Amino acid sequence: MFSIHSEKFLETSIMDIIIPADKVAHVQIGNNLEHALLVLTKTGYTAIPVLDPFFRLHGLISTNLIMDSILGLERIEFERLEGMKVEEVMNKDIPRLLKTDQVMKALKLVINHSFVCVTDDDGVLEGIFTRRVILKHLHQHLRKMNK
Ligand code: 2BA
Repeated sequence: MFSIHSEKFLETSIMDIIIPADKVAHVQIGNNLEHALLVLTKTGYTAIPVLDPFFRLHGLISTNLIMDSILGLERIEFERLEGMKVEEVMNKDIPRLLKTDQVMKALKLVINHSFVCVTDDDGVLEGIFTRRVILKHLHQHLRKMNK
């Protein structure tokens, strides 16, 4: 085990290490599943946020949820993709962070979630907090401490 002697790491503002909303791939409420699958496939991400026209967060859509929703008894019914909307299958029960939350809270959430959306008080997406950014930040911090 190691201990982090400096308070600096825990004092980091989550806003300093999130991926900002304008760099986050997303789909909009009203988009069909065909479009969502296209965005997921093109970006390479397994899950992305679902937003409304005001950039408010409504849920997450993933390749897995989409495939599961078109799974027939004997085959995957791809022809249903066009007629189904993301809001019919997205996961609404998701963890969220507020931009004022502590990095410890964010760290705990990414144990079980590969990323967590950060919103303002009105639910507008500010960015996402990913496992990669927190590990990168921790790595930089430990390297500095060992110099
Ligand atoms: P996943 O898509 O399952 O990706 C798992 C990890 O694989 C990512 O971890 C990253 O290290 C790598 N990865 C996947 N696709 C990548 C790509 N197109 N470019 C670079 N690296 C890629 P994290 O970076 O910690 O991301 C965790 C999760 O956050 C991702 O899970 C994805 O669901 C979401 N995510 C990350 N960046 C995103 C972005 N710009 N827009 C939308 N969602 C994003």
